[in-house]
Amino acid sequence: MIGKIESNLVEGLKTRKALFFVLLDPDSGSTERVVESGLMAAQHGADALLLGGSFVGNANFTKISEGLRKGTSLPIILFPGGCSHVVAGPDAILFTTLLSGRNPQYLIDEQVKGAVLVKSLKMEAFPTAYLLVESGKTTAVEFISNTRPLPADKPAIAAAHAMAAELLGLRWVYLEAGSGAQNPVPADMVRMVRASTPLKLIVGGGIRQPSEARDRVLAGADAIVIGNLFEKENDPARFREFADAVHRGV
Ligand code: 1GP
Repeated sequence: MIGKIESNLVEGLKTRKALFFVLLDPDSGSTERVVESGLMAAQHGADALLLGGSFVGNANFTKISEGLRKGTSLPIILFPGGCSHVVAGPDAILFTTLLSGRNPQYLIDEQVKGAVLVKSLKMEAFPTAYLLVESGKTTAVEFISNTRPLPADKPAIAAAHAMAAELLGLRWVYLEAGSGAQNPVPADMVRMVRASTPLKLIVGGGIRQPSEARDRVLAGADAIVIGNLFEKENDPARFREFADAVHRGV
């Protein structure tokens, strides 16, 4: 069942070309610093704050969510690397299956363990196919998940995975190059996945320029995720530039 947060975000697509998601990595600094960065993103154009990552040592999600909640009403969405990251605090979760991989642990095992927690916390879940795409060098998620990414020059293979996600009843596809990726997911791949399914399409990993975000929005992305960059270039003008590129496709 589609929850309130998901339907509000989808509603937001009526007035903007795509949604701007900012990923906060709990390992990137102190809790205070992560909260401060999230609140700046919230003030300067983000539509939702994602919290987490594939390889998180400091799973301080509850404290960070509490800090964010005091300063913003934006949705705080958990982006877990596994079931151990499911804790109270965030409003919702990208309930992902690593569909591009063939490792049963990340296809279904973590989900079975996490499902009980998600339900008991009454956390809204976005059923999401997570598709990892080859991006020039080994990313943390590739290493940790022990899965092979999809070839970046074979968009038809990514599209076939997205079609499978649709037929399995998932609602979101996350085309992921991996945090800090050398190369973002190619716009051609975004275009082909877009043409293959009406599912909501998130694109992230290695996007460092507003023009790269814009090209992927114009290729059909419904949401763009930026993480790493804002850990280094954390200022209102930078958030605004990306928000404009994502919201207006300019
Ligand atoms: C990673 O797609 C996100 O899961 C964001 O990637 O940190 O490279 O922006 P970056």
